[in-house]
Amino acid sequence: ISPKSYKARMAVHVSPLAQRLFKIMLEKKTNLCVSLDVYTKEELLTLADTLGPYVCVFKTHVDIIDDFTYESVVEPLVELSKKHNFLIFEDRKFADIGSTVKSQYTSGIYKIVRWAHITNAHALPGPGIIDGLFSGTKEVSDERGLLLLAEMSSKGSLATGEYTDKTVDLARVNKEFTIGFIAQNRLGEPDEDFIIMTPGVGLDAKSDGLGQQYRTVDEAVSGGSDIVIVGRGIIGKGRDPIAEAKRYRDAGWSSYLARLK
Ligand code: UP6
Repeated sequence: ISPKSYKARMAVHVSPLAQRLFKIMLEKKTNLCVSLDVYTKEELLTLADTLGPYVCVFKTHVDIIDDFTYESVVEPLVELSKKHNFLIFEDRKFADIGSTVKSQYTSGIYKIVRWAHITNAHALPGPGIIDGLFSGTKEVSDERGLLLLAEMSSKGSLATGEYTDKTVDLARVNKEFTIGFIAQNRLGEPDEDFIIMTPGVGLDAKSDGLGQQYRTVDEAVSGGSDIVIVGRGIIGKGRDPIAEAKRYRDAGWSSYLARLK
């Protein structure tokens, strides 16, 4: 478990984007990432504006938005990221050969590299997936970061043991770009500073009937997670998103402070 504070890590991290992320977390006192899994731009932008003050990162799945256009979704979302000082993480889960993921990252209607500060990829194809995505970042001047999926929250996930270990090895090759992992546990050696972002976090439900498994905020953070990712626990049907965002933010920050002791 990383004993160091976000502040100490901010000072020495090799990735400028990771430094910026730690800075946001410290300024806003939040290690919460809200997963905005919604079907309309109206819902996406309204939630991004109302919950913006409580998060360090918003995670998106832009390919589920029914009325997506670049101008009406991406441009206002980027404006909101400046207004509320958060990063945008497109949860694309790339999984193809380097050349194809480069095209998927830079082209089509989403042009993810242009606006998503962070994206993620499966390690399954091997090192070429990182090289392909990294070469895509050359098309923009802003800093970009990649998370590798080293473990998953879903029941029966195959990303365990040796697969997870080899994923960590792949991340070591280009640490300026590969800033960390989607994972359930702290990964890497204690002196290596990977950012661990953890989905499958919920304070009320234990599962969703489709394989998702939830752990509490404290289980995740005390186990070494740096940022908890919460979707339906905050924006699910019948919930009060602002009240829930405050609840998860407070839980995440107090577990982080407890971890430092
Ligand atoms: N996600 C997981 N588990 C993983 C990786 N990613 O749940 O191992 C993503 C899902 C979803 C979000 O794609 O967008 O995190 C979790 O949402 P939830 O909190 O509503 O379950």
